[in-house]
Amino acid sequence: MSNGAVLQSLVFGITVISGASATLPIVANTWPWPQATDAGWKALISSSDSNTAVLDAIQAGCTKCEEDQCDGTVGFGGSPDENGETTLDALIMDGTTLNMGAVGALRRVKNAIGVARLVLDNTEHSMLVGELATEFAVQNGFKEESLATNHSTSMWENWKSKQCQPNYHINCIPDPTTSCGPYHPANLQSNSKNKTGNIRPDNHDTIGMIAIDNNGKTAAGTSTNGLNHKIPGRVGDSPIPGAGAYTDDDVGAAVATGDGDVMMRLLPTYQLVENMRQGMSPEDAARDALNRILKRYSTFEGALIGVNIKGEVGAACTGFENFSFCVRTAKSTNTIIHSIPCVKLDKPK
Ligand code: SD4
Repeated sequence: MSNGAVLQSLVFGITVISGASATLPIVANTWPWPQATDAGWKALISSSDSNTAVLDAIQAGCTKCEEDQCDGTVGFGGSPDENGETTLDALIMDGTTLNMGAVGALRRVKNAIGVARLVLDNTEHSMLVGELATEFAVQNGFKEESLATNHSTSMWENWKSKQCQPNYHINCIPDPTTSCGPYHPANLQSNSKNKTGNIRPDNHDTIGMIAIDNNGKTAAGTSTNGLNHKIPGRVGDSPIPGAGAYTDDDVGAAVATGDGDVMMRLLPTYQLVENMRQGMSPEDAARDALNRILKRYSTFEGALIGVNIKGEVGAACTGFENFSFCVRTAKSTNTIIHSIPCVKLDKPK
């Protein structure tokens, strides 16, 4: 923890900040990364353009994480894929227009959220991916460089030396639970598609950030290097609107962290925002969105944060012990780090 951030443990489990303490403007983000919150906050309150202040906040906060790697788990030098390469996913979404910019499997460019912002501001598209997203970034002045570090290379070598365990292959030969590839399809039905243990408090690869200004303008975004040892080419939930993040000025915003291969099937941040639209508090909305996932994937690991346009915050998590996240408002001179236990959610009906 840094920057004099305050750790606030909550005994209520899911509920985080009640309506009584709701306030705008606000910046909130996944995991205990107050340096990112502070960067977002600074951009929000100092932006010269009120039309873009919330977007500037998301970009500044996520960029901070991409630069200093937020505990070594976001951005370059983390989560090497099966070839040892780090690739990045990012999203920035404007709650006023519902416009968005995103990149998936971005190669050799560190500032993924910056490229996503470029997609938002300077194209009519929503998402660019892979090598051609890199080409777009470089044409627009982004530096092309290796995202590998000694740390990511040794993580990858260690994984190789353990027969490429764990990995994300199923129904193939050689047996992916004991051998490295290359693999070929085989109808073995032997491996589960519901692996757990990938997302842990010490292995969280995603910043999801929400910003709302005094006028109720909202933005949300994400930046991630995805899952460790992912199959090259894999894109997670983080750049997908409604999965990694979603926002709508009429209601509020939501961000997610967790197993993206599952989340992109159930769109939990869209669900959370829609739940708030129906009148649920952010915490009930988060809880309901997670329960919908658990109904289909009982071993799911992940967490959600929702903030409504009054500035009320709620979060819910499942699959690991605790989930920490950051909130900054004008009510405090510091970012507050909240930590909630991941209580067992409602039994699926
Ligand atoms: C992904 N959702 O790529 C990301 C991973 C993550 O904490 O959130 N890790 O699936």
